[in-house]
Amino acid sequence: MNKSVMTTLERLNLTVEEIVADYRLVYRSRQVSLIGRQEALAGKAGFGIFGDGKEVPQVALAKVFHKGDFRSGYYRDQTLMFALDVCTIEAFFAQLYANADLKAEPASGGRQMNAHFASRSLDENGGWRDLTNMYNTAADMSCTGAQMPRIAGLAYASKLYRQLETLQAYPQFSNQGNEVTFGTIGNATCAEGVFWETVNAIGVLKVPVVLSIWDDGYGISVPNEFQVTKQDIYAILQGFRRENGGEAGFDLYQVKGWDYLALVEVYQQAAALARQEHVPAIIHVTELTQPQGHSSSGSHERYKSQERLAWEAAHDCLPRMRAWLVETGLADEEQLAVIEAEEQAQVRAIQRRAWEAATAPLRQEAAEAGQLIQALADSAGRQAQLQDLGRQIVEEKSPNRKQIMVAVQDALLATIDEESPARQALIAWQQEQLTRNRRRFGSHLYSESPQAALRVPAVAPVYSPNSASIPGHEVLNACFDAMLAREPHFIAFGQDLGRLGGVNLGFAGLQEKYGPLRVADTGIRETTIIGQAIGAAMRGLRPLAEIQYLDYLLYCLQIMSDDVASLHYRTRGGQKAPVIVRTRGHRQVGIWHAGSPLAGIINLLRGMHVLVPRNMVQAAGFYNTLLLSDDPALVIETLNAYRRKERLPDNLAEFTVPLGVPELLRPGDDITLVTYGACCPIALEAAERLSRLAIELEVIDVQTLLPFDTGGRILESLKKTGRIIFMDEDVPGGATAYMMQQVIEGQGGYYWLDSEPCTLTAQAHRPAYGVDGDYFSKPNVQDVMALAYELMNEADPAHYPPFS
Ligand SMILES: Cc1ncc(C[n+]2csc(CCOP(=O)(O)OP(=O)(O)O)c2C)c(N)n1
Repeated sequence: MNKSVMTTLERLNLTVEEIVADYRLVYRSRQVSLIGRQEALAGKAGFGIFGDGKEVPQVALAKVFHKGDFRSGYYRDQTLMFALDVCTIEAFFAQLYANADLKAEPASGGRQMNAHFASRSLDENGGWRDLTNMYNTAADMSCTGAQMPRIAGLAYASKLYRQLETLQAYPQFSNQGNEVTFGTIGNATCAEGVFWETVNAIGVLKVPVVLSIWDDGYGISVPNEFQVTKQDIYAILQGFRRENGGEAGFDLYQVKGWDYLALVEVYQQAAALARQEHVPAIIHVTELTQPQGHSSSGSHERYKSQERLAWEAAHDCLPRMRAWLVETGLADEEQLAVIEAEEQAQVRAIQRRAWEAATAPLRQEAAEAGQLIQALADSAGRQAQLQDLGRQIVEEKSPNRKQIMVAVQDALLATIDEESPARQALIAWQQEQLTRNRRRFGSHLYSESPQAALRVPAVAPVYSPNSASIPGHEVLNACFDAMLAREPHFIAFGQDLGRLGGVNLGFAGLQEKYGPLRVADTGIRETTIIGQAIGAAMRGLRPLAEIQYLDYLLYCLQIMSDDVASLHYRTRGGQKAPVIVRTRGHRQVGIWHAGSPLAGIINLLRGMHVLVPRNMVQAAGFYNTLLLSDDPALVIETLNAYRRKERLPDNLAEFTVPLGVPELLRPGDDITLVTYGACCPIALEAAERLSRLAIELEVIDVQTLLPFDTGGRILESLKKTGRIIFMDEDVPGGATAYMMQQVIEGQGGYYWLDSEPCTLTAQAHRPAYGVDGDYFSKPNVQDVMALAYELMNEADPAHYPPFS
């Protein structure tokens, strides 16, 4: 063996066996890509995306990945996942084939497309496993760059676990902050704003991240020239470089993706510094390739020149590593040929096993359905047609559940006018399958653990003659103080939250009391404020992330929707991020301080709870509930209620407000008015005035939009009044339409209506500035009165003659 190579191996503490084993893994992973693509192109998978051309850097990375560390990456990382056994090759193929058996496909239970990796942080009951004893991978998403924001939080957790004495009580999440978060991202995705925001946040937070940029020169068909300034991500990252071993900034490395020893060296250095001193690093891995093109969707010959394709073939990291092994004498041709033959046979065998495992249960279901249809054919008049249906489904080589359900429904439709035990048996089977499949593809949108928010017991607030009346912001201040005191893993951060205590002073004085790590300021970076919370929550902390105003939630709505809201669902209960997002909105002057885009929010955030408390005592009760639960939630406080005085419950730290339970604010017999948040006082004032006109409004505060009135309280009111108005500050057809659907369709309110159901909303435009702008943009007391009166006039014009 070459002498200089030997010295390098010694320096890097590498053995020849280890290197050969790495080659074996590189080769195995390539086989997976080759066979996987063939399978996709043969129609056995809807889509296939693979990590070919990126194998060698990943075996180098795997060497420094310890138990307790986290990966947050993207679909190219199969080799790393195989190396750590986070994903077995069988599980990889199971995901390719959309095998919905969680045992076979533990990342998502068949819910995610292939190469979307996830470790299981939770046990079957939704409780935390010991994360320090496993290789962790935050569940992948398809949206490029979405892996970035939470990297800040995953690494931030290491900082808190290292520096906060009180967190030593949670050893299953950290070994004194010695964990590194490994991020991976493609070169083209570095053009996304979220990349830069996250890199900046990591630099500011000074947290242990090693971020690898896999640079293959392209983003699908678009080359670097159109992606990043100077075509060179490394050049433009230079401003982030740490100067002379200083405190601030990143260590930056550039290394060729086929250069095994150089890669091992870089990863060793970067990971050691990150682990020991929490110095973040970015590793730009260049000269990577895509031997099979981007994905199974098309071939790269369409957009890469002959020269580029030839260059890629010459730089492909697999043959280059092989040639290097032979050149240096670390392995010989014969040995490598044996390894390669073994791996080819093995991967093929595993793939076949995975295909069999994915398809056998479906064939079984098809056989059951076929038999029941045959039995129906025997007993029914339309024998030939039914027999055909039954035969077709049984003979289908790789049936899917959709085909089976279509055949069953067709058989039932063909026998619609017949009644027979065989038909009943088929209906029963259909219903059973529907129930199973709804659960198979629909479970775990919310927590199903004993800590689910809907399971938190309600504890009523207690008042006594001594209960103080204090401004709303002081109620919250007392609530957050108590939360920080009783829960060491509760932390809070956001813009102006630390030193100032928040723009409305909910956290005033609490940084001084609990320190700058538990109550912290952040930069103006909504997406990574949420990312900071996601990552921290994934590692057992209980973050409250503040977004200063509801209108600015749009900046982070994407990551709340794609990551927070879908996490528990897309891992089928394997991961959770019980983040509390706190913000405030409604009713203030100005386009960007008074918006109320609730329909957008609730439609994008299925998987989170959305709470809209009308005052600060209700808000405090919700925060108490949420801290006891493991569901993520958004709490929207009302801006104009911070100064209003409220009575402080004597049991402030214990009382809870249950989710999905509306509150009756005022009884009335004539019209039910359903609303929430800052519209509550408007509705109540209108109700008082209407009472003088002999119209009694029953005012109901829904309190939470997700979940919505789980007990059907509103229907009870509608049964009494027969008339209903849904009111809020969203646009026409916004969240009022949602509330109407929930009550009129969902609760069966339609059958109790004596008048048409109405919505009262803000105007379609943004709310204009000033008292008058507000008055003519948002629903007001006079609007409520006019609409309620109109309803009564229509019902009983003699008693309620038109007044205008
Ligand atoms: C937000 C978003 N935009 C577009 C896409 C479609 N898309 C998927 S992969 C990809 C290219 C990504 O290129 P790069 O980051 O260089 O990674 P590579 O696939 O080359 O490893 C694009 C545009 C997406 N998934 N998400």
